[in-house]
Amino acid sequence: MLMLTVAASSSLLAEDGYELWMRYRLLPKSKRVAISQIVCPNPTDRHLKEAHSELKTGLESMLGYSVKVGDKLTKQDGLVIGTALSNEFIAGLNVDLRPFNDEAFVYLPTTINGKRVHVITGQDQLGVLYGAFWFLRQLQSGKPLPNKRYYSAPRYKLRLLNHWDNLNRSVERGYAGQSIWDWHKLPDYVDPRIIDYARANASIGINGTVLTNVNANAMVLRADYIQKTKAVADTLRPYGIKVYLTARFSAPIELGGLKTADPLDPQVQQWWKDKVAEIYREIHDFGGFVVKANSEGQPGPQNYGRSHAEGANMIADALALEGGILMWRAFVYDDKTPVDRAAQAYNEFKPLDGKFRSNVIVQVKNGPIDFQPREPFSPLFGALDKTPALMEVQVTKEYLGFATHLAYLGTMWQEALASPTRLRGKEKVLDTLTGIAGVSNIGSDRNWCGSHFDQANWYALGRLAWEPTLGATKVADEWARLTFGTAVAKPVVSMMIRSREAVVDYTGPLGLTHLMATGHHYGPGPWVDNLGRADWNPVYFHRGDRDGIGFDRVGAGTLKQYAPGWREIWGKPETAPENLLLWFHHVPWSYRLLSGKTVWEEMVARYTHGVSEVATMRAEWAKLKGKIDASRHLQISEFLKIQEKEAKWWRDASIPYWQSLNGLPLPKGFDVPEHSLDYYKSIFHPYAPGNTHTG
Ligand code: BDP
Repeated sequence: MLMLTVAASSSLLAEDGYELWMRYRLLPKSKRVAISQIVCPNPTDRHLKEAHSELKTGLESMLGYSVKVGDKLTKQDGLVIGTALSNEFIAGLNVDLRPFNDEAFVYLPTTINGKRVHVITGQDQLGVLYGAFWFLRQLQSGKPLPNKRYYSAPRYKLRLLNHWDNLNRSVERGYAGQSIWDWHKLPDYVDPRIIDYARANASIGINGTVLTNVNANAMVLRADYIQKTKAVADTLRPYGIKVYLTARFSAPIELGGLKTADPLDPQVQQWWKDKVAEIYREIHDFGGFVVKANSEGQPGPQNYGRSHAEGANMIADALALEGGILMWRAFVYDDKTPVDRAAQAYNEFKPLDGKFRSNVIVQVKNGPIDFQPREPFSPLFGALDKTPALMEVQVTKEYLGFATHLAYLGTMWQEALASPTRLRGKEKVLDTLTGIAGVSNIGSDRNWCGSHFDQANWYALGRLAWEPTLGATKVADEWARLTFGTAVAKPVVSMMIRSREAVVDYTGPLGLTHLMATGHHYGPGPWVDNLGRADWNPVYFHRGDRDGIGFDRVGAGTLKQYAPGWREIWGKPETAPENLLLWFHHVPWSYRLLSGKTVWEEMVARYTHGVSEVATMRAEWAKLKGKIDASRHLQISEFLKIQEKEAKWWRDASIPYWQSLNGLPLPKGFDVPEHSLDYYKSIFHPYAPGNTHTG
């Protein structure tokens, strides 16, 4: 469990980030509420046990005195928690919970004999646990408690983490150490850290976790691994978190010894039914599977001439018998298909709409290509009328600077979630979803995420999956208050809000995309043109040459996948927003933008601005010295220094590369890149982290 420091003014003691946003520091006197007892008549019930123990620890730490747990309101300044069924006092209040779903919570302040009594309730005990975390968050962040009834209900049923963790504990695209699942020691030893992981997730409303990599290893379905998964599931269950696994489509061959994995083969179908039944015998509330099929070398139904729907339905039928769901990824593309890579997911899945079983959910990345720093939303959102969709975002920052760069992703996800599916239409992308899944950035590092600021992205995933209209700024403000204290929240939020745009500027302005180095994806590689597949090469994406730059997605037909309205706006360079210009259009280098600058001049200006934004963030952070504990302050300062160096690397490598194509001089007033293009091309990082498809 977390080590709680109860000492006064402990905020400046060295902190290592382990406590995440649940630091529960002593509150200033003016913010302390009077609570001398927690009333919880069934303190051993699942969820209520976790709720009251979190409240007790959190309140004692924040209020500075001990708080009793009892089953009756004796002194009248208490906090009463539970459901109407489990708590007489709450039953007597007759709170009408019918309008809320079973994960919702209600906070009800009442006054008895002139003293305030706080009530946290819900239809289900899980709602009470969510309410407990909300209550603690409210106090911790220095916000007043509401004076009247307040309730909150999650917008989506599925609020998930997707770990890309391998069975050998390496983490694909992981920058925070090893996997937190210690498969080798499981099931006999479960690291207590998993309980803190569960607390952290429950505190932000995450209710499911996929333990393994989408590039799946069939072995996780072997009987002994099911026991290991069961041990994790048992540990997470009290916090309302279900466990899911990735299923390798060819598992019937690899594990079952069958000759085929053809979804229409009765033996294959039976194998999946038996396997699923075996899992549910051990884990009665197992969530289901995620499948990456026929993508980047993964096996799938198309190996047997079957469609994604035929493949998905076969596994979904097995899961349906037990109440499980199947999340089938839409991240598919093939360089043998002579179509823009960005168009392929839609082409593949739109015709299958209506052909999936009801327990299949199509999992769609937020953008049509691949988690790039900026893309438009995927045209599949709003296009699947009969199939539920899950938005997949990448919390780990594969394309936004790994663990060292400050890039708050709340703004990026908000941009996708809040996009109207039809221009000026009422429906937004967020209205078309059943849930949100985030590719985890969690690992064995003491601070969980590899950097303190990356914790904010985990936090934002949970908060936006609970309430996608909350707003990235509000989420950042909550997180900053909880993590660094209310006094510094304002400047911290201001850095966070600008951070993602800075990364866009120094890696690929004006809608450029997919320009990173090969394999590990660390650093710039816009010149790369020699990979085995055309649609992996940066030159495929930017299409730069002597005359111009950008991908003509009008000519390619991709734009047609979007609703009318968007087609018109995005269809012409003059009306396309400049931040997506080169995503949709190929324009001459001399094309003039609103600023009066040419595309080339604007690109140089933006690369340069990206670097200077990081310098500004560094300066702003430096001013917070002494206001944040020295240990976290120092690490962040050093990471920002790395970020500035690497932002400059991106700028200084990209500019001479573009010049090698366009032959244009550097616009006046801009610094000449530090080294030659050849120098940047020769940079070689064989051991950059996160690059693993094995295990
Ligand atoms: C890409 C990653 C790769 C993943 C793939 C996916 O580079 O490691 O396997 O996404 O989402 O961005 O399947």
